[in-house]
Amino acid sequence: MTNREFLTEYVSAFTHSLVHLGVKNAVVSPGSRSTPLAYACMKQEGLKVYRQIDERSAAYFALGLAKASGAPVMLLCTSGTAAANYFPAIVEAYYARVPLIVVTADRPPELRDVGAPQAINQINLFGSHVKWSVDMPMPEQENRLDFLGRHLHRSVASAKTEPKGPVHINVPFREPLRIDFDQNYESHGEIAHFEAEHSLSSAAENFLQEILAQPKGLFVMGEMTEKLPDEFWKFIQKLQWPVLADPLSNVRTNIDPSCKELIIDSYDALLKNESFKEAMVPDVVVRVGPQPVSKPLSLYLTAIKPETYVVIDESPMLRDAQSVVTHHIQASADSLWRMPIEVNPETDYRMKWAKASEIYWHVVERHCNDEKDEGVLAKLFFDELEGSDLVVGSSMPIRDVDTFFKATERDIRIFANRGANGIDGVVSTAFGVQAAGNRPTYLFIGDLSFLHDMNGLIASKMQATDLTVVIMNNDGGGIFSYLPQSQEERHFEELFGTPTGLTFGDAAKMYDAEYAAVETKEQLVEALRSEKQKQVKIIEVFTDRQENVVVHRKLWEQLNEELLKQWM
Ligand SMILES: Cc1ncc(C[n+]2csc(CCOP(=O)(O)OP(=O)(O)O)c2C)c(N)n1
Repeated sequence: MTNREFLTEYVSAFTHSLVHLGVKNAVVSPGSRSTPLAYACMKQEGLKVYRQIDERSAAYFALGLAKASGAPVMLLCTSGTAAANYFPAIVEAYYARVPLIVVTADRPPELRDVGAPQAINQINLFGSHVKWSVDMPMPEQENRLDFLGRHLHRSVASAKTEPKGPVHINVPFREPLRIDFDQNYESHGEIAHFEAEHSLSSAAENFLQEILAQPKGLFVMGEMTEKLPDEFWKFIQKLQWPVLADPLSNVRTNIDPSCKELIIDSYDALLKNESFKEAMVPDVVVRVGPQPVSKPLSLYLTAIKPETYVVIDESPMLRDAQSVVTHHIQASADSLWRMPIEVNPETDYRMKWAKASEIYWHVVERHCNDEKDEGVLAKLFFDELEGSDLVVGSSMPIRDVDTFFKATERDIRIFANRGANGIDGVVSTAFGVQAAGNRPTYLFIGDLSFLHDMNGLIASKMQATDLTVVIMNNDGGGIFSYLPQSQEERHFEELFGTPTGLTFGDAAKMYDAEYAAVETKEQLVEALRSEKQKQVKIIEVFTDRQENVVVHRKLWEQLNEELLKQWM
């Protein structure tokens, strides 16, 4: 075989195996050392190739795509700092449990550690933030394709096994790097793979039967990226407990109408009220998914330390930062929905939650009529959504979703990067989510987070998309005004507020996006409803950091008053 023939065979076997193992999408960045695999990706049937120039954005794009599609996504880049730029998204994928197959091309062994250009130490580059890392054998005259296939099998199986996550495959190539596009590849047989499933053990099932029959129980739903099956809605209907639904749980949207009363979307606000907290102490708490976004909920559960606090999680890692969980059941959420349970009677406890929630939303409606701050504008925006995906930035946007996104039957999926809570890569994540869902997608983001990944907009020049970006421009980090640092005037603006004075009309022009500047509620609705003309629409909403804090506090005061009048 010529060099070109065995190189072609190697990379063809590589992409063929990945597709066989369920990888349908690849995100490729330009570079020389990755040439053979980049060509193989383009040639590979069943693999869709997305492109992004900036590797940091590429990795976040892949993260969004993998999260929203539920399937592992391949990343490919050249050697050197290109690979290092993948790191932030790999960290997020590791903690958020998103399967990524990270492939970095490398120099051959003789060009490592000898001062060759674009050569860095890529072995175990991502350290403890990947589930497995392997340095592949070189393509050679007598390719060990069986060996290659086994490593790829292990990579994808590791990425897909709970807790899901990223794996790293480093592939050295020696020049020349061109392959033969006309050379056919015949698979020599792939490994048949059956995935593991964590079902409930009978001991866990017996324990849960007893627990779930209690009348004063709280069911907490953290982030669930997959669509909930009908069994879930049937399960909570029988359970008759209040379901505290995190905005990322998929339980605040697409809700089954018969379960409306059970879904509590206002707990973040209600659990700021002392009398409410005192009156509503549960006997038992059961949680599925990670800890919700809500800090008041976290503080509440820490303070009351429930006698029985059960977490159902397939991973051996218990997500319990406050050390309050008492039971860890290692099983899939699906196995819980499938478990037969008795129908519980409607309880006073659940009705009280529902009543308080109703009061909360009345207060919010009144508040939104009277005010025009960031939260109110956010609520207006959420009410306009239908048949779309929503990607939410860290900082205040995710908190605004927690406070103002009312449970709805409308078809919306909500995503955010909560694995490591970064403000980076959010624009790219949104493009990735859009690519997976292939429907109108909205990004709700602060001005600093937008600036952080403005490069992500390059995606709109590389492939078809449909994204509307709503930027809350409060000229800096609005969240810091809610934190104790804001009590100290010295250096607050320099160190935390960090205003830039930048606005995004010119950036929109540069990326050929539509643009609307918004200052009022009417303008926002008009901008959202106007027919979209381009791949990307940017709606820049101007708000004031100080006003946002004052108006938010007013809302909590109004809620306290109404709870006192109508609920206690
Ligand atoms: C990569 C990264 N850098 C820094 C932070 C710390 N941080 C948290 S929120 C925030 C400010 C974000 O500002 P903006 O996106 O405008 O949103 P706002 O606070 O105004 O809602 C910063 C810098 C972070 N979470 N991630």
